[in-house]
Amino acid sequence: MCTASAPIMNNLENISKSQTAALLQERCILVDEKDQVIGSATKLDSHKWDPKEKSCPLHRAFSVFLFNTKGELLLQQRSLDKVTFPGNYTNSCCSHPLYGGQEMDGVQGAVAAAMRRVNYELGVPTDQMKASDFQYLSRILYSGHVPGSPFAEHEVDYIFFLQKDVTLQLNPEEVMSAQYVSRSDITQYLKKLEQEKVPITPWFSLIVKHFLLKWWDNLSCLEQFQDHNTIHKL
Ligand code: DMA
Ligand code: MN
Repeated sequence: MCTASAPIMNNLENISKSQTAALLQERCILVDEKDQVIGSATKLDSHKWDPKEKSCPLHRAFSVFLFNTKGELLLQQRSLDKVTFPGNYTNSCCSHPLYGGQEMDGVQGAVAAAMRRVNYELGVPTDQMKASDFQYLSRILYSGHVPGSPFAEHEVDYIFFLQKDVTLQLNPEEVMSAQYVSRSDITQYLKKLEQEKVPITPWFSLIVKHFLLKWWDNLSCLEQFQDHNTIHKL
């Protein structure tokens, strides 16, 4: 269990009328620890913290790391309207493949979901990306919760790298700000956020700790790290 540091949180009352509330009716894919589909639940139910279980239902997600051709990584600060981890710094784009259609189809389904959300959150035009631009790397299984929050994360997260110069038009309901950070600056950048007590999402912290720098140093030869057999339980 990874616990985020700062107590920024939303509750059920202040999300009831927003577009966020409508999005929360989308259905996530519930999976077992081997990432086999076992059912579906609304996004809201998929993220409700159960204090007895100390968890929420395990579901499928994806994380995109978008690099420009200079090799800089786009980081985003999540909007304060997000139900989980509002205001946290995180990787370029994250969300959930949806239950019931093409997004259920393993890696290809997660890529379809990633393209949908990179367009929706970051405003990258759909004609600036294609499925083969997304390099699948691996899956992690993790959970995260901020003490006191009614929401949590518990996911099998498909990780994708994407290197391309794209046009950004941030969706303020999703993203407060975004900036590219270079490989040489990233360690200091994250250290500064930590010192300033700016929260970083648990999944991004775990991916930074276990994989990011090694993969970033090999942006042009990532195939060697692609692994669809292991689900890294972090
Ligand atoms: C969920 O991200 C995905 C991960 C890897 C935590 P999110 O909270 O941004 O999802 P959504 O876009 O569905 O709100
Ligand atoms: Mn989730």
